[in-house]
Amino acid sequence: MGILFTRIWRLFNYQEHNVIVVGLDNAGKTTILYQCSMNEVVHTSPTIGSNVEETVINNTRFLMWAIGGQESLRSSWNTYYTNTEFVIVAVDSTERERISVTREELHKMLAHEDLRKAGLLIFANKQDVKECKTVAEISQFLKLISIKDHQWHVQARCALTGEGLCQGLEWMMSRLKIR
Ligand code: G3D
Ligand code: MG
Repeated sequence: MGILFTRIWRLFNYQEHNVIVVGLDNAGKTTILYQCSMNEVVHTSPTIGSNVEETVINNTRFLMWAIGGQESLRSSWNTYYTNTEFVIVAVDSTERERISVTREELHKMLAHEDLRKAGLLIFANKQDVKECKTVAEISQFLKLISIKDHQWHVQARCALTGEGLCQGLEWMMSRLKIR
C-alpha cells in the first residue's frame, strides 16, 4: 500500500527530469552528483560506467546520471541520451591539454537527435586552483557562442566550498519554468 501510494504521489506531484553529467575523467562529475544530493564535500574514486543519484529541489526531482569520462567509455554516452532534459558538462578548469577533447565531445553530443531539446549547463570546476582558466576562457575554448540551438549556461564552481553549484541548479530550474 505504501509503495503504491508513493508511486501515485510521484506521478501527480513530482515530475522527474533526467540529467546526465558528462566530462573527461577527473573533471569533477562525481563531486557534482554527490554534492547535489548531499550538499557536502565528498571523496570520490574514478567513475567507471555510471553513478546515479536522485535530487529534489523545490519539489522538482532530478534523476542525475554521471557517466564515466575515460576514452573507452565516451562512445557509450549516447546510450543515456533518450529522455535527457539537461546535460551537465564538468570541465576541469586547470586542464590545458585536453580541453579540445571536451570541445569535440560537447559539439558531437549536441548534434545528436535525442538531445535536440536538452539544456546545457557547463560547470567550470576547480576555480579555487591557482592558474585555472576563467569562465570566459573556458567559454571561448569550448566555442559556446556558436551554440545557437540549445539553451546553455556556464557556471564557475568550486567543490571545496560548494560555491557555484546552487547557481547552476537554479539555472536548470529557471529553464523548466519557461518551457
Ligand atoms: P570525475 O568523477 O569527473 O572523474 P571527481 O571527477 O568528481 O572524482 O573529481 C576528481 C578530483 O578532482 C577529486 O580529487 C575531486 O576532489 C577533485 N575536484 C573536483 N572538483 C574540484 C574543485 O572544484 N576544486 C578542487 N580543488 N578539486 C576538485 P581526488 O584527489 O579525490 O582525486
Ligand atoms: Mg567520478
